[in-house]
Amino acid sequence: MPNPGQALVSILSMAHIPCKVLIISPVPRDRFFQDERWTAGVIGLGYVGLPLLLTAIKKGLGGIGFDISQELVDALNAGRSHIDDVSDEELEKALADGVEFTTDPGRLGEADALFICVPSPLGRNRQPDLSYIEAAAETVQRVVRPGQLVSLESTSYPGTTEDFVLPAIERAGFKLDTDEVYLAFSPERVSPGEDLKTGQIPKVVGGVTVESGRIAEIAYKRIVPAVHLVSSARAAEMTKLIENTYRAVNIGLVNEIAQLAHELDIDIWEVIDAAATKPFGFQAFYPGPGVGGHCIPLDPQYLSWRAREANFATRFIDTAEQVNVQMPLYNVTRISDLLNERGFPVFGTEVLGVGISYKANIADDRESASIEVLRGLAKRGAQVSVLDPLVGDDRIRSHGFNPVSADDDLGRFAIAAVLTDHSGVDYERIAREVPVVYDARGVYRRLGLKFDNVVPL
Ligand code: SAJ
Repeated sequence: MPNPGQALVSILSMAHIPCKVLIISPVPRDRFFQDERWTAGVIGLGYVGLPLLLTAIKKGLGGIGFDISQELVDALNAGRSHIDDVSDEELEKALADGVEFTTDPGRLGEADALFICVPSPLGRNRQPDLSYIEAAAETVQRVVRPGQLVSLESTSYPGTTEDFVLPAIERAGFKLDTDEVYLAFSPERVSPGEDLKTGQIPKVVGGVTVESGRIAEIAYKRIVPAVHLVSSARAAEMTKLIENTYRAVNIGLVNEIAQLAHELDIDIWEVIDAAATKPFGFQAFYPGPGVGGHCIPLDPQYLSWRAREANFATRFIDTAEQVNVQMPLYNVTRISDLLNERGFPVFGTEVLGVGISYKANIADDRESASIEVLRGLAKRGAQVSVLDPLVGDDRIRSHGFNPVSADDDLGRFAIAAVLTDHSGVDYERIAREVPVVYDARGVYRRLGLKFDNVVPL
């Protein structure tokens, strides 16, 4: 039950009556977030927000989850999770422990900390699309009150927290710190399929003011094992972008060198494994069908866009983008060449795609480069079927491909292309039953499976 002050403030803020009434909380905010059982409010219940909210509940805090989708909120309140990383059992437990899901933004007035976890995609011309963050900021404007911490988690370019969320708080009539309202940025670091989950990954946080940073650090320490405080929200925003840009650029580098190695008749997988024996100075990245998911292909574009605004050219980001975006076509060409060498036209030929999610061992096929490769072959007239134990048949059909199950006869395929290297696939049987296998992920080498008819990227 919110304290009377909080209830008054949410009623006033819902009625858009700016309440300058300062709730002199009996407990100083730092001590409050350190010691009290405060309530976390999460805006956006996707693969970032839901795990964060449930982690707060597991740590004994209160939790209110807000999302604009009534269907999603109803499913969550019924104990049905839509996130691979959150099981229905975990959700049931959190519901028993008091978590609430709502489409009523007013309920967020009861929360002591608001975590904004909405999407930050790219627009049609690959420019940043901040519409979700703007909508979340409007929600904050309607419910923000003294005593609250607001933290943006959605990946975006440096300056977003100050440019979009701070003005919303000021429009609600509050000043940071003096009105006991605090604002920070703390990047989400959720990696689907990764062993380490939200509650186990250190958090970076930076405040729009020094005091906001300090308060946010204290609050996050109640949820995650380690918090690294940086000097500003901009530094925290940049931290996230350098993390993902580092991956995009290194994946771009190895994708380019892989193409060169093929021209020079050198096995790039052997080379990477050899380089990885060096105990320092080299981190192995691997070539593949291209870069998928909602982060690595997108986030660097937020930085290069912001740089362009400052008349600054980000050559590494742009070059990596050019190489990575071309990788699906490069793989289509390699597969077509293999068919051609065996006298098969692409047109009308049965092709088996093995794995279409954007990376191994997850069912997530958003922005999947593997799908782009198969679309490229289908566009050239190939009959494309897909074997993917994690992505459902309906989803495979929704991409225009025929689903194949693990025990189907594979003899009709002229070629199999391993594009996403899920575990639990019988790669040996594929190599035995299909005349040629194109391995875009180096899985046969990794599994120690030697077949003459397997051709690596
Ligand atoms: N990929 C390669 N070669 C590699 C590594 C990855 O081709 O050597 C491809 C993958 O197949 C996939 C894409 O790149 O298609 C991205 O995969 P990923 O595992 O690199 O990244 P995500 O998008 O699943 O998660 C990343 C992670 N970022 C970092 O590790 C720095 C995760 O921690 C972030 O939280 C996530 O982005 C995010 O939400 O930003």
